[in-house]
Parts: sequence; structure tokens; C-alpha cells
Amino acid sequence: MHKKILLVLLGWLQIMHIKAQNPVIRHIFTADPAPLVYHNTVYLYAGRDTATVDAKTYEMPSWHVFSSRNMVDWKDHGPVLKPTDFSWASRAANAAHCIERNGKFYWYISVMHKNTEVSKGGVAIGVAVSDNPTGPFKDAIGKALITNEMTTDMKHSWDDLDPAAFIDDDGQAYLFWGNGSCKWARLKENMIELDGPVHTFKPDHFTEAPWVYKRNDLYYLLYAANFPESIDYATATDIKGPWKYRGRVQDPVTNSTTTHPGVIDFKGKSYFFYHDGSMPTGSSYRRSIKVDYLRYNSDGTIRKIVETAKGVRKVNQ
Ligand code: FUB
Repeated sequence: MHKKILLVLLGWLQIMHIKAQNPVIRHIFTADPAPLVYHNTVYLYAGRDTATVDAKTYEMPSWHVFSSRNMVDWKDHGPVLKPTDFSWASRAANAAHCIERNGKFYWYISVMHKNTEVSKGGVAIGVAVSDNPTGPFKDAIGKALITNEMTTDMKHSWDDLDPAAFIDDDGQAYLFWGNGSCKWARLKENMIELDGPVHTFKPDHFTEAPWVYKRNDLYYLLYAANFPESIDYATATDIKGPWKYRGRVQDPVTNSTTTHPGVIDFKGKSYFFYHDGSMPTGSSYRRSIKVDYLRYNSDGTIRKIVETAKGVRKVNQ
């Protein structure tokens, strides 16, 4: 009898041990997840939310990097990048995305531009570079890569938010970004200059936060749609489009008007990162990053994410 109880208890403890807790980052509020897999480690780049409980606007003074070898235990490498690291930027660490090329890490960030002779202000995109995924990072070009004045299809000043870079199999790199419309441009091999014009298009229900990747020769574009935001997606057989709307990946999230997608494959599984406002005292301006498994149907369409409180299980270290 005692042995039976002990076995049940042990089994229960084991289940407790292998279940992860969502949100995965709990000691600070974080938003806009951008995961990167490098050398058997997941690096998670994210903005920090520091708005007060009553705040009705974002307060985002820095970007942090977190790392994990098992998708459950995360190390915080601290506020490794700030808007103040860009002499031309004024404030607001909006969404960002870091990508590796030839052993260098290029971290594309969106911030408010100071009112200068280069730009009258509005959201701009810059790029920081490092030899290490956790930094130190420095402004790679000393000026914005994209200013509000370079895109004129949308009249609001924050339409150049949310950069997401992608390198295709042939080595061609692209930058996608946008709010209200989705923009893209080729990047030169040096990753710090555009290589051609800016293109714009409007995926169905597009709001912001594009995330691009390729799987089995099909390009996927996930993005925040509508408002409050859901995550919807489109696919294309050519990165230049046309993009075909494929539906909903995730419904609007708990207690946050925004959410933001990030997708990786790691140790044989696909993962979907996003944020919500579900932590105690959380809100649209005090967000937290979560992870769930991403699953595909045999025709390549994405199975809708059904959020689980337990999150992901530990993968082998
Ligand atoms: O975090 C600030 C903004 O909220 C981001 O740039 C958007 O994607 C939304 O998550």
C-alpha cells in the first residue's frame, strides 16, 4: 500500500518536473519575442516593459537577451541594448529581431527617431552588431537604416515598426517590417545596407509584427492581425509574393491588446513564441512572453495554437 502511494507520488513529481511554466520569463515584464537558434542554444531577444500598473502607454527602456538549452530554464543576460545606444534615437524600445550571418549577430530594432535633418521623427529602424549572441552590441551604421520618410504609403508616424530579417537558402537576405502595411526590402550581404527599393503590400487583416521563415520550400509570413491582435498567417512559393492568406494561428491573447509571433525549430520540434498580459499586475503595457508547440498539418498549413498553461516540456540539453 505504502509502495503504491510512493509510486503515484513519484509519478506526479515527475510530471511536475517535466512541465514548464508559461510565461517563460517571469522576473520582469517582457514583450515582442524574437527567438534565434545558434549552437544548440535558443537565444530570446525581447523588449522590457517597465510601465506602471496604471500606465496607458508603453515604457520600454531596453532590450534583453535570454538563453536556454532546454526551452525551460532561461538565463537573463541583462539589458544588453538600449535606445540610448543609438545616437539618433530618442526613446521606446519597440520590437526587434536578431539574426546571425557569418558569425556576426545583427539586431534590427525599431525606435523613435530624434527630430534631425535626417528625419523629422517617427519610428525608425536601426541595426546593432556583435560577434556574440549576447553582446556587447553597438550601432552598426551610426544612423537609421529605415526612417519614417522612406515609406510614404501609410501616413501615421509609427508605420515602420517591427523589423524581421530572413536569409534565404541562396544567401539573399531580406528585411520585413511594418504597421498598417507590410514592407520588405533586400539587404546587402553586409546586412547593414538595403539592396534595392522598399516594397509594400497588405496581407489580409495585417496590423504589424511580421515574422518570415521557410519550411519545405514554402515561405511563411506570420503577423499580428486586427486589434486586439490575433496572429494570422499567409504563405507564398516566392518570397516576393503573392502571399496567400491562410487563416488564424492564435486568437487574441489574455489581457493584452497586442501580441507578437516568433517561430523556431529546435531539437526536432517547432515552437511558437508570443506575449500576453497574464502575469499578476500584467496588462497591455506589462506583458509576458510565452511559448507553445507549433504543429503543422500534412499539407503544410499551421494547426491553430491552443494555449496550454503548462507550456513546453524540457527538451534534451
Ligand atoms: O512593444 C511595442 C509594440 O507593441 C511592438 O512594436 C508591436 O509589435 C506591439 O507588440
